[in-house]
Amino acid sequence: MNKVRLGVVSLASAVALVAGSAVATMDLQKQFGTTYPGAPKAKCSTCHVKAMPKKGEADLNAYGKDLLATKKDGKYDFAKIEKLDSDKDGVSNIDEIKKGTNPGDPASK
Ligand SMILES: [Ca+2]
Repeated sequence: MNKVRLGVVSLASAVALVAGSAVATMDLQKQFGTTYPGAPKAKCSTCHVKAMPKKGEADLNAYGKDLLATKKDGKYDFAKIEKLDSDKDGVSNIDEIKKGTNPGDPASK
């Protein structure tokens, strides 16, 4: 009985973890929108390598990694990395965000 219950709890935790990370991403997209109300909306590919990442494909691009590094007490500090050029294409993150190009993709500037 205990083993079954432990298995169910583990499964529930795993589901919560996966759902939690997807929710965090959507939450971040919302935060991006409130931080940059005049800028084009963030896409999955703003922070992730894949345009539509599925489970296990959520690798972060250079901008996503820089943004993750600002995480403190569960919050992200967008302003902290605005002046950086995460993808090293010669255009600052904030300029790319305003233009709607991808701050994490050197092919987009
Ligand atoms: Ca750039």
